[in-house]
Amino acid sequence: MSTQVSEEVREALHEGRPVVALESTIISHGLPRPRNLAVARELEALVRDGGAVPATVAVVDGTARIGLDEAGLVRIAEDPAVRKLGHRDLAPALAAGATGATTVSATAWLADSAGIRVFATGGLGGVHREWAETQDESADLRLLARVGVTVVCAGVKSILDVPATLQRLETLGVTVVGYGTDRFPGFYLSSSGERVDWTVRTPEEVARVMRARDELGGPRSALIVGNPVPREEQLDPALHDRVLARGLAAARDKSVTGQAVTPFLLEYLMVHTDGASLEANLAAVRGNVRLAARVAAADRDRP
Ligand code: PSU
Ligand code: MN
Repeated sequence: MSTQVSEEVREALHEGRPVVALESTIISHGLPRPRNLAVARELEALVRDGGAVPATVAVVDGTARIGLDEAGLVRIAEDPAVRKLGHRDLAPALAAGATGATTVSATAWLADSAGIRVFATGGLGGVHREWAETQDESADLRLLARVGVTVVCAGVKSILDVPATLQRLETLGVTVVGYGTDRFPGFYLSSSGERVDWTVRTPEEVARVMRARDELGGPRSALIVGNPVPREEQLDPALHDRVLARGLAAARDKSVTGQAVTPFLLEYLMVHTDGASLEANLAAVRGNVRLAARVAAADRDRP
């Protein structure tokens, strides 16, 4: 079979225990080696500490795996040949027997197909700032308009055009709520400055939104829970703006395009903030993973 749900994840789903899906592109393309492997393990441990079963998703030797074992995690973190796979890349990757890490779009699709209801990541992809020239909009957005998964994230990456991304999410009919805030989070920053229409304050409230959505039926689409990085752990906003402006110019000068844009900018920020952006990114991801485990648990406590 080209898709394989790990035994642990399969049993948890079967018994109605909470499961949290985790993407793998952040491991392969979003974080530096060798720290990425330690983070991959840490995120799984955080899910377990929260009483849920982690399901890290990736394609290994042509098999889409939902729930990676230790060898799979090591492969994704260490093998430089690991590709970045969006949803549209899944079929050719399976057919070619390739190995690749899944982005939000591919992970949300595979997790949803396996019956996993909650997914945690750092920041979603979205509309890029040069959209008018490049038409670069992450496939994450359209895919999230088609799957019923709840995504806990620190907003969309701040390298993007955040107002345009929020507008696209509105057009696509994707629900967005702020967790304990009326502002959309800014990935490395606690706030993007943009408003959200709905605020929830507890995992139980998120689970109630999920239940209401189930009862409503209708077209399936994701629930985005924007969970801000704690203010004391955010990147200094002035430093962020300064370095990002230079990074965007560098990407243009070097003609970085397509799938390479996001990893290039994340790395540029990391290098030129002396690692401070990496710490903010990790703080955001950790917070999201912890919250996702609590949401998955609340969702399973349905009356
Ligand atoms: N969140 C992070 N780091 C990352 C990503 C998310 O903290 O590297 C990845 C996700 O996999 C997301 C992808 O789907 O970046 C977006 O890439 P693109 O803009 O090329 O669609
Ligand atoms: Mn892109």
